[in-house]
Amino acid sequence: MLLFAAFLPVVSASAISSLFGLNTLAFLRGKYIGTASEAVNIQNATSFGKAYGALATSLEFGIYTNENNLKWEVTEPQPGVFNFTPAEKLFAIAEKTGKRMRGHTLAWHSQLAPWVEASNFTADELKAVLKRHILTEVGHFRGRVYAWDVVNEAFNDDGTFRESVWFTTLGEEYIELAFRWARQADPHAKLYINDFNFESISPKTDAAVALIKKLKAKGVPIDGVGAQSHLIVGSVPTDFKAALQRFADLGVDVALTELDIRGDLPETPEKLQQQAKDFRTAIDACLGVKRCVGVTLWQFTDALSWIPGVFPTQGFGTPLSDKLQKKPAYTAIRDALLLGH
Ligand code: 9MR
Repeated sequence: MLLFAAFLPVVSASAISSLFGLNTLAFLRGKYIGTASEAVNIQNATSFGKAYGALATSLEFGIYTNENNLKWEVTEPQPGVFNFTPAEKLFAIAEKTGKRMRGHTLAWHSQLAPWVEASNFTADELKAVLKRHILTEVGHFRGRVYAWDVVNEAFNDDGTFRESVWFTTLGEEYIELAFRWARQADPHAKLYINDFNFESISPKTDAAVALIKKLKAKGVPIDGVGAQSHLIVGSVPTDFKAALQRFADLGVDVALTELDIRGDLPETPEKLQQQAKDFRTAIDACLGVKRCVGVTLWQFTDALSWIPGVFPTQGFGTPLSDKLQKKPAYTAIRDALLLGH
């Protein structure tokens, strides 16, 4: 749809986007653009921190996700001892700057407080632990979260369930329970299942589709599917849109919840061009699916991306350089929003 084509001869695309920001362009398409971040990134007195903070709070983004501060190891480090102070700081910035929040995440195997696995809980005990965690965390933020990633990374790539402490102790039922408790604690938040490699048709997404059908048939309150979208330059799935549409056809929203597209170092102009095409493919996939509500970047600058820490031979996965310069990927996102699909 050439929504803005009429303006382009008189106002350049870059002028439009620097004036209005990516999220405003997305809003005009019925979507959002968000970012993962934390208050410590945004309220940082260095010159980089100030420039980062200005961008993070600008119209580029309409929704935040706490990158780490709503994870179990932070929010319930000891049994029944809750700490929402670090997460609250990002909520405060969001509320001051008119942004929404996604909540990440409740039932996950990683960044779990060590006591959860070390205690060798019985099924009944572990159920009580999960229930208290979800009711307390979701209840604390009741009314302030647009969507929660209730269950994160539940599947292996072959479509079997991941052998997390939740699955091995409680079986598949933990998923249904987590969604029901989340709904009880905040009836208005959208409740998502979230995972990586949800961006193509595969044994993993076949299994997710089957699970969602089953959950919906049982009346379990599941509202959305998050495709994390940690992708690789040159390898973005060609059936990305089809995979999103297949989820949407189940009667749920979909979202790209953690988009970044990493490449093998060194960064070259050719790789950045390919990355731009790949970002455009990702944004177009969301634009092409009516029930895709929006896209969250997993940080927006290479300076704060998780990628080099985990993949030392890869990097440059975000749309802004480590000096906050707009890369071709930024332009590609903008063009997709202005002209795409
Ligand atoms: O970006 C997060 C990084 O700072 C943490 O060290 C890491 C620990 O697992 O988690 C990263 O975020 C992950 C997200 O919570 C779930 N999907 C994968 C993300 C990248 O690892």
